[in-house]
Amino acid sequence: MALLPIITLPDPRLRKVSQLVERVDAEILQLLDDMLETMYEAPGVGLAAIQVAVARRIVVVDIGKTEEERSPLFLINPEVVWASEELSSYNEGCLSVPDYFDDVKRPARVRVRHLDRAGEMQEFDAEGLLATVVQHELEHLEGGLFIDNLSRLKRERVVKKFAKAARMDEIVAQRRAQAAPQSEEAEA
Ligand code: GNR
Ligand code: NI
Repeated sequence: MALLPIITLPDPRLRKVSQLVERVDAEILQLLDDMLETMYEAPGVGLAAIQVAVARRIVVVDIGKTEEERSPLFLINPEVVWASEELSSYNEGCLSVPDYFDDVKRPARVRVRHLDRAGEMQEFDAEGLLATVVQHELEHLEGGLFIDNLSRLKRERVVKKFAKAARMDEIVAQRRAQAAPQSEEAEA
């Protein structure tokens, strides 16, 4: 098991469309385990592979509130095969858009089809927080983010704030490198 680094805005890899998994092999099972550990540690209730910079259609979800209530879902190639007309609103957050929360309306209930760890096709119905999280994760697989559902004004405000923070981090990193060069090459 290993903790994987979670990528955040404005990392352009978050906009990639993830590729179908053709075979559930040992590498995929290892990735699922590492993603679950990474999600619990974050902590979060869902994680898509693209958030750890792997563009494969793989998701882990666990909406259990305590360690005793843990019941992880491992979703490979997940799809929504039915969605209710009724919508429900949820105050969403995202590990790749840290410290920003806003309300998003999505279908209140969905039926999800996916492959399990044995490579078998499964289906389940979801409502409430689970329905929201699964749809939030499927959006990641298309290169989407929950902020894409907000007004353009709100979305652009969030994107600009993260772009500016990244520029500031870059300046600080450059100053540090200048003040304390790691090697002769770094200085040159
Ligand atoms: O941890 C998470 N919480 C959350 C809350 C409301 C709606 C969606 C989510 S998913 C998020 C983790 C994450 O970023 N998954 O992609
Ligand atoms: Ni997310």
